[in-house]
Amino acid sequence: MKTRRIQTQPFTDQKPGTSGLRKKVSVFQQPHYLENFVQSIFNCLADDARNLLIIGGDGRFYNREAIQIIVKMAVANGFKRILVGQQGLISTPAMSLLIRKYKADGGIILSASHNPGGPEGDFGIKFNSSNGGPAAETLTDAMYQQSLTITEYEIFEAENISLDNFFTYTIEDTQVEVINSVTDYADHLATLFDFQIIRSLLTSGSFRMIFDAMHAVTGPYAVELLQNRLGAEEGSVINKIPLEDFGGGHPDPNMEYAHELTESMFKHDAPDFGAASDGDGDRNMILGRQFFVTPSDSLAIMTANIHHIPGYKSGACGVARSMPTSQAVDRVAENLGIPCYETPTGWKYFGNLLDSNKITLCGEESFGSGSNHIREKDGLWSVLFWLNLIAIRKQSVADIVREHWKKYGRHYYARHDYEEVDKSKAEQLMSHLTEQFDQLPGSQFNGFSIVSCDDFSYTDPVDSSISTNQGLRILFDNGSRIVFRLSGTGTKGATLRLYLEWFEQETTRHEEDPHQVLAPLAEIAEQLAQIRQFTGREKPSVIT
Ligand code: VG1
Ligand code: CO
Repeated sequence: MKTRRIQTQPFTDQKPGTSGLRKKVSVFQQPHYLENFVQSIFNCLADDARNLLIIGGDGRFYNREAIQIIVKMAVANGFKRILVGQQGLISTPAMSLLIRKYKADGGIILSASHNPGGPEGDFGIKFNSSNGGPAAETLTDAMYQQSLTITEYEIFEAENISLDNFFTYTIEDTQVEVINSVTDYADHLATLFDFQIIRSLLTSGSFRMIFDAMHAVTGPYAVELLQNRLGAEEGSVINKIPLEDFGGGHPDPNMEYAHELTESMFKHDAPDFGAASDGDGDRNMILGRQFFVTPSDSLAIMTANIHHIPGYKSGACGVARSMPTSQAVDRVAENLGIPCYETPTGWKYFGNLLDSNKITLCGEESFGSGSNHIREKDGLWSVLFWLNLIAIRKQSVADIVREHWKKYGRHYYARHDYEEVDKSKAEQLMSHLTEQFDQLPGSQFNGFSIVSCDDFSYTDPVDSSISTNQGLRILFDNGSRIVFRLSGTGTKGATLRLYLEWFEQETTRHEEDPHQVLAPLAEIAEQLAQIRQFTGREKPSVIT
């Protein structure tokens, strides 16, 4: 057995997007495709960063094959030790934790997150650095540059390892260990939350909950935490077995795709609490009985209540949200007198703020929230945060949210996605809109006036790196906003995202239908961007 150097040619499309490289499975199955990208990652690491690599994925189709290839390449590339998740499974938040806990040089996560899986579905690969967080933009750019000039990769000729048993293999000079990440993860969350009080709530007999793992990676973690450790009734975790095609579903925790959970939660005798997570376990949706919590509100409420949670007793030093996320958390931060940062979309932009202790909490409108406990968003962490809060405040989800609105006002919010539209048409739409930006400030629409519009760019306050073209913002004088962005996680055509936010201070107007409240903004968006004409679509593919 020996290391082989394989001659290869570059692929021109290996530019990582918002969260790693995502393509159709069939693209990854092309000869050398995965290998080229993995070698490009290794080529960007310092020579002395080869002590420990962690590899795992969300269990989707091609996960096991990819892991075998990456293990052999990591051996050939001189890693001393490799940890691999049992059955190839490691959720994104668990990976972040393991990298930090075992001081790894990095981790490779095989996931396309919330995108569907299976032979016809999507696959993805992302690299997390030694801080546990997604590779910074400078590093993903460097990987892309490597992928454009690559001429060979190294792979060790060896038998496949068994991913199903805990075992340590010695391959050449490398130790390869199959590990269980569930215990480490659950142990860590136990240091942050009051498990005793959550346990009393879940075993009281008067509180019922459902967690929908959507046949994705969180099943084993959720069973351990919610049922084994916290006493939720057997059966509280549904769709708990990870499947290669997620049972044919779309592992995205929103009311459209988590429909089994949503139906149960909107029945008249619904449980008190419902939650779901995505393919790789970093997203979360929180539901009360017949009640949906927007992710933007969830972040604001967590910030306002953080002192109730044992792991965060001294409060938050600062918070951050991605630009399209509603400004609900800004109001809380202002009230608490702490800084609130506005970053581009994608968790990698929170990394420096977390590492330099500028923020404690951060979140995105796309069903993501997390804290400085790791460097990724964390689905089950968010669920435990809410359960801990409910147990302490002894109020329903809806009451907690309504009280919050009463104090801070309500940010009505929605995101309209136009999926798989023609890429050049979507780009034309964006330039058509940008061209109007000089004229728009001051103009009136349905009684509101535009105060400013821009193409969002961000200067990182820690390393001063600049990220441009991060979305088009149109801001109104009453605090409302319209934002347009093109997604960086799709695998076919372009996905146009339209984000609508309307602020309402008046408590008597907090119980309205968000769709109706936001309709005038949607009309303005259509008027300015000519969405129907450019996309050829009468309505969005999904509204969340
Ligand atoms: C989407 C979301 C973004 C999130 C990203 C990765 O990106 O909008 O907020 O960080 O997915 O999440 P985009 O570029 O398609 O809008 V996940 O759960 O896929 O790791
Ligand atoms: Co995800």
